[in-house]
Amino acid sequence: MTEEDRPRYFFTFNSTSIVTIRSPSAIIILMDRSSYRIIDANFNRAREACRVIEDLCRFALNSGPLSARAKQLRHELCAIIGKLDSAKLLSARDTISDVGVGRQVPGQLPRTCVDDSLTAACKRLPEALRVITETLKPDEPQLADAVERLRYEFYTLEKDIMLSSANAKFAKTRLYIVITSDDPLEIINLTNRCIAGGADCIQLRSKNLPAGKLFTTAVQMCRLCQAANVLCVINDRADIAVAAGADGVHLGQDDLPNEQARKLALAPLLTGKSTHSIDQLKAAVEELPTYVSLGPVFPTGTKPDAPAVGLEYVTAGTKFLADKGIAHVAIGGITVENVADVIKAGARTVAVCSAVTQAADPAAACRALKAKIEAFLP
Ligand code: 3NM
Repeated sequence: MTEEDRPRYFFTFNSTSIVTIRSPSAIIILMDRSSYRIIDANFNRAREACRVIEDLCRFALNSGPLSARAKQLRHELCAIIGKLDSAKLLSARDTISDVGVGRQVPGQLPRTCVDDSLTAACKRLPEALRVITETLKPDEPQLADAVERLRYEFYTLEKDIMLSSANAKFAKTRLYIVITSDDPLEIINLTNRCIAGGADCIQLRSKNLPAGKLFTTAVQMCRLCQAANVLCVINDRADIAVAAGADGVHLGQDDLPNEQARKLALAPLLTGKSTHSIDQLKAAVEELPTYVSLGPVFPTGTKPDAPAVGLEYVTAGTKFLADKGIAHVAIGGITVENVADVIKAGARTVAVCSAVTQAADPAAACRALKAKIEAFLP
């Protein structure tokens, strides 16, 4: 058959959205079958994407809450589509004659790691939901609205998942040094020494430097850290953290809430939150920070007004966090002598201030701490 001989088909849409195909010899009403076929394909696509997201949140990000939200969304979608005639959906399926099977286009996202799969699934899900909405709109407007609501719900979930996955760079942190000082020269000197000693993350905790000086010091410190692939966090001041290009901000109980701090961010911002009790920890987890601090584990002159919470809080806190997808640091009075107890109590990341910053050789103090931590946690 030549191109000229092929029958011509015309698609028309009437006022009730019935799609017909007019061939030269017949009018075939296709609305049911094609709509059901589109919904069936996109329901499968959406459910599969949702399951990928659910499992990656569960097994890769270790986040029970994010995984539960994806599961909930999948169930809600199943409930909505369950209101349609399932026999019609299934009988409309025609994979063998699907003209799109196996079609590849240039520029498709390659899958080089789990993050790529997560990103692809996060894009595929709302696309499929959008197609379902558009297809349902003419005949099932209420169901279309319900699927539309799910799509918007997912956009928030996607953002939370992407923030949580950006948090993965904190996950490798074992030794976290807090530089408590108001002296820019001392801060930069200590930053260099802590980097040399193998610190994974360094926090600038300066309570009395005026904002301008704090900013220029933070910029210098961030440059040094970033050149050495060490994370750099600013205490209390989300504005300074963002302006200086730090990786994160550490927020106390009386500081800006995590969500507000993140609103200032120009790029994913790691956020830490101090906690001193299980109640504070439960509340902090709701804010979805990257990590929480658990402390002070032992009495400490660096934060003299905070009563020690003991190793019990490290154990209870890390157990509570196990399925939350939120990291932790144990902090307060930790030294090379007691760090093994802190790790044995359940900590995977340890934050230290005076045992390093007041040591005669801060780089050597970092090395000794890191070696002890890594003896337990390679
Ligand atoms: N925050 P050092 S304890 C800055 O429990 C800080 O939230 C704590 O310093 C908390 O290692 C603490 O000198 C002091 O004890 C950490």
